[in-house]
Amino acid sequence: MTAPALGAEPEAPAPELITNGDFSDGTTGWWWTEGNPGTVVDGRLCSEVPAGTTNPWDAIVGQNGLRLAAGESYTLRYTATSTVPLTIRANVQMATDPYTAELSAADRIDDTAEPVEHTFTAGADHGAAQLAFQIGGSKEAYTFCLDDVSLTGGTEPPPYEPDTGSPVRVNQVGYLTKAPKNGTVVTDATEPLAWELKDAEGAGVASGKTVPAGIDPTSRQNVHTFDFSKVRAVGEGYTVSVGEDTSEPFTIGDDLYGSLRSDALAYFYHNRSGIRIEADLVGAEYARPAGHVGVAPNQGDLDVPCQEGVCDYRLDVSGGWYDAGDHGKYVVNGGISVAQVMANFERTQHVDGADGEALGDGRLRVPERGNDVPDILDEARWQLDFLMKMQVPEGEELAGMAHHKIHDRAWTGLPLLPSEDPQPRELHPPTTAATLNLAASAAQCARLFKPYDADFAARCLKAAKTAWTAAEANPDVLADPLDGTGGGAYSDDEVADEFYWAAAELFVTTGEDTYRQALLDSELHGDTEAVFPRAGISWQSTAGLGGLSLATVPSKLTDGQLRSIRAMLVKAADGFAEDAANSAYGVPYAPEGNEYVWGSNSQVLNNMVVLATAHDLTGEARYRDAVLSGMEYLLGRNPLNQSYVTGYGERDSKNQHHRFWANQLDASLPNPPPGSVAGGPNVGIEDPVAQKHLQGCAPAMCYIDDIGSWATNEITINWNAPLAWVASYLDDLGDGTGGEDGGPGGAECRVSYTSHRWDGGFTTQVVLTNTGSAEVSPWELKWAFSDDQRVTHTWNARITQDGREVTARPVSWNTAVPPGGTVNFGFNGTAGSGAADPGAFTLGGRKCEAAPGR
Ligand code: 9MR
Repeated sequence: MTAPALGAEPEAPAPELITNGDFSDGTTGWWWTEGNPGTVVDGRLCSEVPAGTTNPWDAIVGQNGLRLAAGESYTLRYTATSTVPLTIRANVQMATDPYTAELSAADRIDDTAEPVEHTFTAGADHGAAQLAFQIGGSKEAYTFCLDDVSLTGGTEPPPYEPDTGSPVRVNQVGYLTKAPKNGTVVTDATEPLAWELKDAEGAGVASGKTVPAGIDPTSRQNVHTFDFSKVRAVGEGYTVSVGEDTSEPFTIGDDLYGSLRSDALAYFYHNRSGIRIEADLVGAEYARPAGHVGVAPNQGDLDVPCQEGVCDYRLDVSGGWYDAGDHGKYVVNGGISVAQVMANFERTQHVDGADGEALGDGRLRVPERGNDVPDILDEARWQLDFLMKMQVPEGEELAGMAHHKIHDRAWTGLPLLPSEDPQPRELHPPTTAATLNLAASAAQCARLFKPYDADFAARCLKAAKTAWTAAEANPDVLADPLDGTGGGAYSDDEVADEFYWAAAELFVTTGEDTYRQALLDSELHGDTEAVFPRAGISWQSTAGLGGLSLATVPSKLTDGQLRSIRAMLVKAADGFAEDAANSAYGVPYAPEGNEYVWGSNSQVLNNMVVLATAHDLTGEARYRDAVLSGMEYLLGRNPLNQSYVTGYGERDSKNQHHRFWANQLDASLPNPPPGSVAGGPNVGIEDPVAQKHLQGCAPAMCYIDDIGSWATNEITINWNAPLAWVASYLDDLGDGTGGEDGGPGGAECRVSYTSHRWDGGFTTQVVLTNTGSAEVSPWELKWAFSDDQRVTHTWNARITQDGREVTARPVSWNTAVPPGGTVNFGFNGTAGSGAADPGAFTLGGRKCEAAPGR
C-alpha cells in the first residue's frame, strides 16, 4: 500500500448527481417525450426519434430532480450515438417554465460513441433541475443511444438527518375526552422521568412518571411511554413536557374526527377520472378539467385498445378513480377500495351508534348530492360503473373475466394533470384476481344499491355472477409481474384469498349454497392467519374483506358458522391488540422482522378496521383502545413525529407523490388536500429519493415527505379507503366511548413488578391484580425485557422466555383470578447490561396498568 504524500490531502471526489447513468438499473430515473420512448439495448438507453420534428425540444430524453448550488462548478459527461449525424442540445436547466439553462451545449454526434464533456458554474440554486438531451428537429428518423451519463460537482449534501422535532410524541390532532391518552418520549434515560401535561396557557394540569420501555426495535431508539388517560378536561392547545422538551399541541375533546371522515372520502371525488372536478365542491385550487375523456392531448379512455396481441376489441373504460399518484386504473386495487368505501356505509346499517347520516345525501363532496341516494354510495357507483366496463364482453375469448388494468403505454413525468396526459392508454390481459375483485365488489353493490336503484343492483349482481363463473373456469390466469411499464404490475400469484372474498360477498348477497360451499371448501376456511393475516389485509391479501362481511352483515350462515367466523375475527383482533400493547408507539402492526412494507400505513389502518369491528361485535374496550392508539401512531406518536395525514396535526405530510397535487415541483399547483394518507415507512425504499436519503433507516423511519419518494410517500385509493372507514368509526365514538362509559384505558388488570438487583443477577416479585369484573382463567401475563436478562428460577408461575419476550402462566393452584383477586409470583434471573425493568404488561393480550411506586 502506498501512503498518500505528506501534505497532499486526497480530494474527495465530487458527488454524482445522476441516478443510474450507466443504465445498469434499466430505465430507472430517466424519462422521455411521448414520441420517442426509451428502452435499454445492450446497456445503453436507446430511443427511436421519429422523422419530421421541428424543434430540438420536440424529442427529449432526460432526468429530473438535480440539486445544484449557485457558484459551484459542475461537469457533464456522456457518450451518445445517432444513426444520422446531427447536432443535439445537452441542457442542464430548470424543469419548469421558464426553463432557464445553466448549460446549453450544442454537440455533434454520429455513429461513433465519443465521450463528450462540458464544465459550467451554476448561476442559481436549484432544488430540482433537469438534464435534458434535446434530440428533436431532424427531418429523418434516427436511433439515438446514450451511455455513461455523469454530472458531478458541488459538495456532498450533509447526511440526511430527519427533522423529528420534539422527542415528546403525541397524537397531534388530539385525544377523545373519555378515551385512553398515551404518548412516547425518546430519551437516553433508563429510569422513569417526570412528565407534565400543560394547558394552552402553560399551566400544569396533570403530571406523572414515564414508563421506560427499552429500545424500540422499529426505531432503534430508547423510549419511555406516558399515560394521561385520567385527564378529561376538554380543551385545545394542551402539551406534554418531559424535562426541557415539549410535545406538539393537541386537543382533548369529543368528536375530533368528523372532518376527517368527510375529507378522507372527498379524496375519491378528487381522483375521479372522466369528469370535471368542480370548484364549488372542492375549492378553486383543486378544480381541474376532466381527465381522459378524449380531449387532446389526452387519448381518452372512451375507446381503448388492448396491449398488442392481447385482444382485438376496444372498450369504453372511462370513469372510475385514478389509482394513486399515477393515472392508471387497476381492477385488482380498485375493487378492494370501492369495497371498503361501501363497507364504511354498510357498517352504519348494522352497528348501533354508527352514523349513516354523516354519509348520507347532501353530506359529502360529490356532484350527485340531492339525488336521494347516500353520497357515499354515489361515490362508490362512480368506481363500480368503471369496474364493470372492464369486464370482457360476451362472445369474446375469456368473456366475463375482467381486464387486470388500464394505463398509459409509458410512464409519464411529474407534474402532469390528468387532462394533459398525452400517452396512449391500453387494456392489459384479464386475470383471475381482477375478475374476483369485480365479483366481490359487484356482489356487495347488488345488496347495497337494491333500495336505491334496483336496476343498477341487478346489473351489479349479473356482473358479479358472470365474473365468478368466469373465474372458476379460469382459476389461475395470473398477472405478469414484469408488466410494469407505464403503470404498476399489481401481480399476485395467490388467488385463493380473492376466491374466498368473492364467495363471501356473493353468499351474503344471495344466500346461495354454491357460494357457501365454495367458502367451506376453501383452503382458507377456519384459518385465522390466512383470512386475517397479522401483517394486514391488502390488495394481495383480500380474504379478510370477506371475513368482515360474513361476521357483520346478516346472512344465511348457520349460527355455528357465524360463531366460528366471529371467533376468527376476534382472535385476529386479540393479536393486533397485543401488538399495539407491546409497541412503545402503540401501533397495532408488527410485521415479521419489523419489515414495514410499501403502504405500511394502510396495513396499520386495516388492522384497525379489524380491531374496530371486534369492538363493534364484542363491546370490549381493549379493541377500541388499540384503534385509538393506532390513530395516535398515524397522527404523530411515532419515531418521526410525523402526522401522515395531510392537513391533520402540526407536522403533517404535504408532499405526497401525485401528478396534480405537485406543489413541491410547481408552486402554482396545490399540495394534497386534507385527509390524504401517505403510504408511510417502507424498508424497501425502492425509489431514488428514498435510496438517496434513507439508506440504513430503522423500519419505522424509512419515510420521507418528498414528492419523488413514491415508495414511501404516495397516496392511493386503497390506502384512503381504510382511513375513511376508520375515521367514520372514530367519529362515531364521540367522546371515546360511543355513549357507554368504558373508563379511561379500559385496563382490567394491574401489575406491580419489583426487582432487587445485585452484580450479575436479580430477583423479581410480581403482583397481578384482576381489576375487571370477570374471572380470568387461565391467566397469561406477557412482557418484554428491555435487555438480555434471562430468567433462571421461578416460583408460583411457569415462565417461558423467547428472546426478550416473556410469558408467565399459572401453576396448578392459581389458575383462576377472581375479580379483585391477585396472583403473586416471582423469579430469579441473570442481569442484562444495565437493563431497566419492563413497563408494559398484557394479560391475555389486554394492556395492564402498571402499579405506581415500583
Ligand atoms: O401498493 C403497491 C405495493 O404494495 C407494491 O409493493 C408496489 C410495487 O409493485 O406497488 C404499489 O402500488 C402502486 C401501483 O403499482 C401503481 N400505482 C401506485 C401504487 C402505490 O404506490
